Amino acid sequence: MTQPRPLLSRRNRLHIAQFLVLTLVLFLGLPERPASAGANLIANPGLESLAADGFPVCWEQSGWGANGHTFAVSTDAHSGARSMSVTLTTAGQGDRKAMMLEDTSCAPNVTPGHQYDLSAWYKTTTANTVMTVFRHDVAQGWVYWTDLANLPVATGWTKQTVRTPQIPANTDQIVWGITIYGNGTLKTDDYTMVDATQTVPDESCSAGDKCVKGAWQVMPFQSSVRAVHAVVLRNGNVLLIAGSGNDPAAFAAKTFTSAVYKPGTGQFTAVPTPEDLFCSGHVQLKDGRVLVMGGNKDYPAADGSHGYKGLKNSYVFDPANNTYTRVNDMTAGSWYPSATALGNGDVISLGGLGEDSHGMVATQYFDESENRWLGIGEANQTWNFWGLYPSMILMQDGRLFYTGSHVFGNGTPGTGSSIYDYGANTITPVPGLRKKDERDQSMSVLLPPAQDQKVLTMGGGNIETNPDAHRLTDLIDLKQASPAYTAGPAIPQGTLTGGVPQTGDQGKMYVSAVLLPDGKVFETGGALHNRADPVYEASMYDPATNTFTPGMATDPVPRGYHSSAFLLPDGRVMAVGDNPGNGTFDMRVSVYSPPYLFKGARPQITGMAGTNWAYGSSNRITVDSPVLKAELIRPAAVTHSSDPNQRFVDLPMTVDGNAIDLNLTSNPNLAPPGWYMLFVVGTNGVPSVAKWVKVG
Ligand SMILES: [Cu+2]
Repeated sequence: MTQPRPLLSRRNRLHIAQFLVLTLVLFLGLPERPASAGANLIANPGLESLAADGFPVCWEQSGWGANGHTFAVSTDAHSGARSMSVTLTTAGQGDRKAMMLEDTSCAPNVTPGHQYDLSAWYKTTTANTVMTVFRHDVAQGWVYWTDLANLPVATGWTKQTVRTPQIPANTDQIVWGITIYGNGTLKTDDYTMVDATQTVPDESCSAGDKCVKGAWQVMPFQSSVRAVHAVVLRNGNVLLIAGSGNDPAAFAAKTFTSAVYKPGTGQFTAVPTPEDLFCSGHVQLKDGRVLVMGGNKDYPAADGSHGYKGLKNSYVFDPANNTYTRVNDMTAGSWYPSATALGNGDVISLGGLGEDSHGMVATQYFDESENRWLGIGEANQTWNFWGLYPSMILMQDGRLFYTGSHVFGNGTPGTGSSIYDYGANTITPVPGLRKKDERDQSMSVLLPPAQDQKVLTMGGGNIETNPDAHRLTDLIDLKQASPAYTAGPAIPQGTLTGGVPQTGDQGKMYVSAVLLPDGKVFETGGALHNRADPVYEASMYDPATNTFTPGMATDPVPRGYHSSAFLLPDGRVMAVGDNPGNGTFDMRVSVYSPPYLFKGARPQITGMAGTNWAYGSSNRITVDSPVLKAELIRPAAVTHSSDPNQRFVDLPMTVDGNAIDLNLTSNPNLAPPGWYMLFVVGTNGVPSVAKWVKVG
């Protein structure tokens, strides 16, 4: 594991004056270089100039944690007389790395928006290595940026090249190096860094408003079932689950429904549904089957003797034959349970109401390899009540972040947000979430890319106190040692029924937020009050700038309670459902084409070496045109503004013309095993249609 990594690297610094003199000498001795593409931006790239401490000028011995290690200058060089060597003898905690010095004279200058090809020659006896980049933020100083690729074991000198993502705004320099975190010896030499920025094709958009706002279409057909739950399957179809669909008459008649929708044909196929899976939890397992848990055992009694009751049943839905197969029961009934896939492929489910209509306090753990729910005593227990559909997001260190986003009424006591460590059996409060008791049917997303570990929680209301839903967003950086929410930008305002503009602090609950392949977040739908007053508003959030662009095209169909929106593999967004207080259900299907679909040619993935990708591996694809970036997006499994598994995993690229190697993270917590949609994005910002890839 390479994480967690403290934000401030601990460096043994050379004396400033000492290396300034040395670098001055170095540069004066070189002919003037043109600042054109292809120039190597690294100072002392061949490691031949040594500082007074005997280590190469502009390089330092860095790392953290308790481990046995040695740094050395070796005469076993790729070229010249010297290389750097780092040996880890007792790995366990932390890492070691020979890094470029974080100094204005040594750190390469960069331009925001540009991309750079970083390369080094190396030998390593361990594959527990990773190219790591820090960036100099003009406001924050030096901060960890990202990891780019693992280096396979190599006994002879081998070259590794990786292209950076676009340099973030407010960045003027970067430093990078190769980290070793397993026992072994890593030698490196002959570093290069060249500007690899590609020109953006001049493709003017002739689609008018759609170039900026995108466009919605309401399909000429309706959903065959009440689409309360939506799960995108590994074959590109969409499983829509109604169960009784919030219709007590259907429950009494035991009329439980689901359907598989094929976006390519508009066809719905009915799926025999064994129980009332209304209010269930759901998540894709690593083989692409869908684990469905809990649901509705009963509606509230007419005489008030009981409320909704949670079902214990659990099923696995197989996209290969569109059937549900029962697995063992959960340990407790679960009405509105969460479901989060872990890095090992197992699933944790929390919260909801039990068979007795009271809060369900067990941690329910599905062991993927055994295909069963563990018994109550087999799983760690905190006996904490997490609320209904608590949004539990897997962090890169394996803990779960409870975002505070939930369903029905107030948030949990205290700060309303926390970090749950299943292994240590601890819950640590997280401060800073505003209006924690008005986050009912807000929506939280792990922002693109997952490597940045930032979560945005948007809007919300409270169906019991029923204030105007608000427009607050709160942002958190989970890489911090003690993460805390900070205020984000307000959700833009739209109009209410009759075209009445929202005023004051009016915002929305029943929010939908969809990660798009261009790295932005499409925010759509919602309503102002409990099952009433739909809000017609859609915006585009950009994680890179932490801003909403208002005024995206709005779904003509109201999308309040029991509505969802999600990404299709073709890059469009599908929206379903609305269940207002009068008990009706909107069966219309809408599809949104984002602005990028009106901006010119789409890049195509024309070849793939394979679809089974191992952690830390490099995977060759071919494309038909230049590509800005590539990523994996986990398919949706969404209901009630809750899809805690939604994530966008950046794939650093090694580029050789139209052949591109995509470097998958070695950390399963960043990309839990399963089927993902692979997108590439062209230099014009237009994404490809997805190919399907199985991770892990
Ligand atoms: Cu509901």
